[in-house]
Amino acid sequence: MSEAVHVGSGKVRELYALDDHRLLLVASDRISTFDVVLPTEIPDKGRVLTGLSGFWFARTQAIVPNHLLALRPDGRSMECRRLEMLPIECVVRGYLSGSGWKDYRSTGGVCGHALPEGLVESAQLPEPIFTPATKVQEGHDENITREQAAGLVGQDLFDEAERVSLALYRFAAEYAADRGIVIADTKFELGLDPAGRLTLGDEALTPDSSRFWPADDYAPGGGQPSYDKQFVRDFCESAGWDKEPPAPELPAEVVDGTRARYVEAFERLTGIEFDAYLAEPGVVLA
Ligand code: Q0Z
Repeated sequence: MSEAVHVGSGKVRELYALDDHRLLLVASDRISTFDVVLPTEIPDKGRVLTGLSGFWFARTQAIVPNHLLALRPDGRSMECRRLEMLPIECVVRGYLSGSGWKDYRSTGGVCGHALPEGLVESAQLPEPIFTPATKVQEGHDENITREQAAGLVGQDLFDEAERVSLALYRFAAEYAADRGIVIADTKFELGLDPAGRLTLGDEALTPDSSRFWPADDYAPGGGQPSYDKQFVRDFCESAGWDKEPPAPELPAEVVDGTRARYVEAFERLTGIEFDAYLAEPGVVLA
């Protein structure tokens, strides 16, 4: 990786340029909660997320092409085609949670979608909705209206991004539901390849880019436990942390339990043993 030039950092990921046309996306084992990166890592978290992205990229190629070129043997690094990213986050919501729930409570709709009255927190929506957001450097993405989003990318690209995002979400949500995981919502990053084709980039349909809930515990009418981060949140709450940095160190049992949840999500969704992925990351692409 000596030729790779570091070009960007996310809270838990790093981005390198390999050449003019290729990037390397590296998922670390860092974990964030309440918007703060914790001082303790979750071993293999980055490999789980990279493996899941690769799995979904391989299975959704017929819906939309994606930027994946190769998974590296380390299991956490993905070589990808450099895209010209759209200046919007393509969010799809199948359930009412987070900022969608907040918007619904204050306006009765979300991002210009009228919704039925009387929906409760975490309710499944009658249909999944596309709720684009603007990219904010540090901080929370802001929901925007369909008109604002269309103004940023043009009507034709907006329509195509909405169509593709809804199709990806429907495919993955149905797939995951059969395996005990509710994908409540998810965020896609779309871009244009050098030929101008709309292409799926970044990570996709991972627990960091989506809300995963355990289907067995689903109970609308309040917040739902996180499939992956609930032990971490519970520990941080019980430790009396005020959610201002620095966050507390995690005890070993919270690290182990959280790692087990990530591995469980990987194995349930892919049907592949995580050890087989560690031995040969390409197994998720077959
Ligand atoms: C992804 C990000 C990360 C920091 C840019 N295929 C692509 N082409 C062009 N740009 C990107 C991609 Cl994936 C791109 N990000 C998000 C990822 C660290 C920021 F690992 N930024």
